[in-house]
Amino acid sequence: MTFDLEMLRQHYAQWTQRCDDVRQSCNRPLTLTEKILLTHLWSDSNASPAQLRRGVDYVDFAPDRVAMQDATAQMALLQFMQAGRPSVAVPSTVHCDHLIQAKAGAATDLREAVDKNKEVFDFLSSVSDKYGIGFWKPGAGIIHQVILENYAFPGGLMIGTDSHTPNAGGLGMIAIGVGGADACDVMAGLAWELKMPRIIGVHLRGKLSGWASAKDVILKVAGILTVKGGTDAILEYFGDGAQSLSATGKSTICNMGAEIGATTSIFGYDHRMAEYLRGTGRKDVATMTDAIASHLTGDPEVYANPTAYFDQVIEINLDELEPHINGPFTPDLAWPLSQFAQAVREHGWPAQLDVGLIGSCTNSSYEDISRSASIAAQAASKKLKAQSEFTITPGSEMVRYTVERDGLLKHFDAIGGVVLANACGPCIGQWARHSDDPQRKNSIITSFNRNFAKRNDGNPNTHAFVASPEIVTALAIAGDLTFNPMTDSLINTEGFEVTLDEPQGLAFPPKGFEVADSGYQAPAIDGASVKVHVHPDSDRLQLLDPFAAWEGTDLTGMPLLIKAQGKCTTDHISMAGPWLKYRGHLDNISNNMLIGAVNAYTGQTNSVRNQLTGAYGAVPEVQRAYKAAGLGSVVVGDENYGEGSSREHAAMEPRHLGVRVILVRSFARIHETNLKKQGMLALTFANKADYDLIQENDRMDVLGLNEFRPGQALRMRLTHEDGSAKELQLNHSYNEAQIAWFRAGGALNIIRAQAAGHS
Ligand code: MIC
Ligand code: SF4
Repeated sequence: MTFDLEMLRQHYAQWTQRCDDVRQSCNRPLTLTEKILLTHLWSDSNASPAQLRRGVDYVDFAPDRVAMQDATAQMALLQFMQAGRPSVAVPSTVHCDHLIQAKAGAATDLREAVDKNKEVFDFLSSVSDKYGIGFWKPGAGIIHQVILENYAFPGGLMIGTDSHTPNAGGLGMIAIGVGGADACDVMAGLAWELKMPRIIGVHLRGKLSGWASAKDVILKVAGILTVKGGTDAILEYFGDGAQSLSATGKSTICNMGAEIGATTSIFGYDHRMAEYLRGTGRKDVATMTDAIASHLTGDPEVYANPTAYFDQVIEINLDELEPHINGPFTPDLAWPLSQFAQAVREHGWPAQLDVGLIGSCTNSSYEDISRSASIAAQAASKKLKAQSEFTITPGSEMVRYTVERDGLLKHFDAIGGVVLANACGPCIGQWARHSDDPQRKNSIITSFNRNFAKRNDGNPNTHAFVASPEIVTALAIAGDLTFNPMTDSLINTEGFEVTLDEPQGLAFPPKGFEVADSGYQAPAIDGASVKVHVHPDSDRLQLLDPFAAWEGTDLTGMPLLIKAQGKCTTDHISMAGPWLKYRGHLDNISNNMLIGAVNAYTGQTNSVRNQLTGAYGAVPEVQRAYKAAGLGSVVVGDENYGEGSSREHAAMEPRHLGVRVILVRSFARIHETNLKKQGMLALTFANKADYDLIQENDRMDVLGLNEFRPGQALRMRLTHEDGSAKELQLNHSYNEAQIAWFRAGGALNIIRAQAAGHS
């Protein structure tokens, strides 16, 4: 799909030499991560590869591509429209996948989504047309699978406005999730900045067998590193076990690396990647990569002595890896299958399984579907039916068309499975789930990435667990969370006891992939005359007004808006599901700001004390009252604040409603950058215990802003209701450029001013 082979030829022609230059400058063997990052340094940057400090220095890079999905592209492109460029500076694509609601099945759901979201899809299609962006229509598939099939290439650097962009690491590409403002910069021809990541080596030895699959590798890694263990790090997988995994299996692992906060994950080039490139119609790319294969992976000395080159090394033996089930409510609560049934009983989680869901961007390949279909087929022949509701989401139209042609979908149908549109659907709360009683505690199991409370169906009583598609299929057939397909039997419709054999599958369709209409729309050759319409009365789309610049003084007298307790993900800050429809309308979507965060003083959600009246009200409402009174405010949060999605709405909403400071124990990477980009103050407690000092009716001053400098702490004066005061030290990670964003009121104001200067 208009993949620029010539660009790739040039890229590879210089690749070996560039790697040699970097190796010489560093004077040591290189990891793959270093090869890719350091050969993509921005041309004007005078960073010396040898001196870059991992986990410390911000570095400017030049990505090869930008990918955007419909829910985040709206804001990214609304910002890009202000950058004053006639077209995008690097190849870019938009993918319509998040706005399709799952309800009755693929065909009706897609028709309904196209109808309901017409205004937004028309907007995205016309902006893409105008600015030279490839457009993948609704139904074409989920962004990450479509990128893997068409655009990912070994040794490339890509950014994408979705946290699961790292999926392309399965084809040896460094692919990083970012907010829309970062994408806007790169499309506008500017450098892209990233803190030089630490590098964690994951040594995989052995080979998967039986019920274990690639998903279990990342479920186990999530258990080891937890949801914040990968922050500011890239995971580089290597070893014979890595090479034994199919390219889509590798992608599954990289994809879900987002759940440990990793900047991204990557595998070195090998024959399984070549196989995937050839199998998806990219023989030319495979021939080019084969020619420089040894340079598209880490140096052998690194893998022979990993502790000398990686910041941390994790060892996993695939021969011994058990299937895992993670959850509920967090993706890092990892249970080996053999211990899961007991955990269910001990914790009193509902053992009855209501729904099993397979697919999503993580697990929607031909291999995943064929392995799951093999279980469904056996079940049918052994006279079993799925006891739970069971849904299947193919990752792309190419996968769907091919699995249907090969007769795999009928196996799901035979046991009661329902095929949904090639889209995110239930994974992002786009799920019209029919439940008999929403008050009832219930369990679902998915092969998706995330299982935060309320994510899939908006119901806090739903216990969501994450497992491989094979395990999900087996458990949906059993209708019971405590079923272990490796050891337990089931009673079939004729009353006989039967067991399930191990899944069997193929990485590639024996007759090759096929698709009738991939759903791609190329942009206009000259977009100058293309008109982009945003109706002034629209409740879905709103042009952006610039945020105000910093007033030049310390910020004083700010009330506390909310002190959030415990997990506060981007889903808690800016919920998806029903709110996805306002992703292009900042004022409307701001009405969901922090409505999922737990108030540390009351344990309730969406209820905070309005310091002006003393009454409790909804968070957005109270904040709007502060804004009307001309008062900035402060949000206080716990560890890993902003975990999860790349959605910059979680940063833009507080900015729009007048919150000035987000003060937390620690941040997730993408969210921290998003806050900085929008001109917010993203600060951390120098002393984490100071979180406990913040009282409900405090007023707060942030002091030292006139001397705001990299590496120099700021101060906060807390004034309690009784008039007593305390001073705290606040840390930050702003560099000079980011401080300039704060002063200008947001990075976009700087680009806007530059664009105006050029015109
Ligand atoms: C997700 O999986 O949480 C999403 C929905 O894909 C998000 C993007 C979004 O919020 O639009 C992500 O992962 O970045
Ligand atoms: Fe879509 Fe879910 Fe993947 Fe996010 S994790 S891109 S919502 S399928």
